[in-house]
Amino acid sequence: MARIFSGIQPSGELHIGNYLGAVKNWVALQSQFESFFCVVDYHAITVAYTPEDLRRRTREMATSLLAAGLDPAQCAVFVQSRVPEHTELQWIFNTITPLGELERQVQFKDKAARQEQVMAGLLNYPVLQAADILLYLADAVPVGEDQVQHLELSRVVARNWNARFAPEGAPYFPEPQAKLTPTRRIAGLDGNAKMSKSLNNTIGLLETPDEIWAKLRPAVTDPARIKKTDAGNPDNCRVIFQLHRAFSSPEMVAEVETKCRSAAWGCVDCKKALHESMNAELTPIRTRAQALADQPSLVDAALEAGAEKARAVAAQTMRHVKESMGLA
Ligand code: AQP
Repeated sequence: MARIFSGIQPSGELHIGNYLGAVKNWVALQSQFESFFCVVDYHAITVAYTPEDLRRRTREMATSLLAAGLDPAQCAVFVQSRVPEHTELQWIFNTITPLGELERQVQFKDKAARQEQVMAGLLNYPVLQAADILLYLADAVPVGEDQVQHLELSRVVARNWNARFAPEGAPYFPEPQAKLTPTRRIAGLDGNAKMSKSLNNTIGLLETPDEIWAKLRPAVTDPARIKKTDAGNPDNCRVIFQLHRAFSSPEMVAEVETKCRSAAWGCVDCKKALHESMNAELTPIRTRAQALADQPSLVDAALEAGAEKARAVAAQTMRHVKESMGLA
């Protein structure tokens, strides 16, 4: 069975961009692949944080992933720092990764621009990501579009290591491919940047219907549609129509499209219909999250079982890597 790996930072709550771009796909793929899904807490310490917050968010992220539908009987769900081989392999990969490859990563440039002092960990973040993926010899990585450049780097790292340390014609590390969803990039509520925890433009997966409505109501729509009687163009409605496509039935999407173009519906009508579709999908997830919060031992057991499964594969990979490199 082919393997997949993917990770998510516990840098804030799980939002619908993470869910639609990645996590929903993880849930769909877990029965088709040998799957490893990781809460990447080492990645989350590359920017300012407090230890209490990190501990709480790591746990909340794991709870949200299980509530979203990851099933510990089908996949490994675990916390990165519980499997020490991630950072061990990262050091090794640091020694074969050209600095220039890291300096040109768009996410590094964006995040570095928002910080006063940039730490080396932020620059080396994609090397740890390469280690996360390659440790499990994963063939594919279900991610959102923003991660495609980082995945390219993982392929460079795999190629560099194979060229140095694997016999010719028998590469050890596969070159992992991105697995994108149709909703590969969800826009933030302002319609400009991508929806992102650090930009504060998100809708949390576990927010209540009232909280979600309070965010949908002022969200940007087709800017050319000023009066309710103006015909709208759904293609220019970067937030609401995109979310309809992700959450509503094909019939509802068609209805929204027709009624927007004919001005039979105003933007508030479209938003109300979207709110209903979102509630239908998100209410069961919220209910499961509450049940898991009431029974923390279920989350502990899932994470421990996931880490054990991950450690077994990680130890095997590290043994091979160290033997091949003269380190064992
Ligand atoms: N807006 C998005 N649309 C589609 N997919 C997205 N992802 C994130 N934002 C969107 C995907 O979610 C997975 C986990 O992301 P992450 O938390 O590890 O890192 P990120 O991409 O940096 O997410 P954020 O919200 O933007 O976090 P911060 O602000 O902390 O950097 C990934 O597969 C990602 O593609």
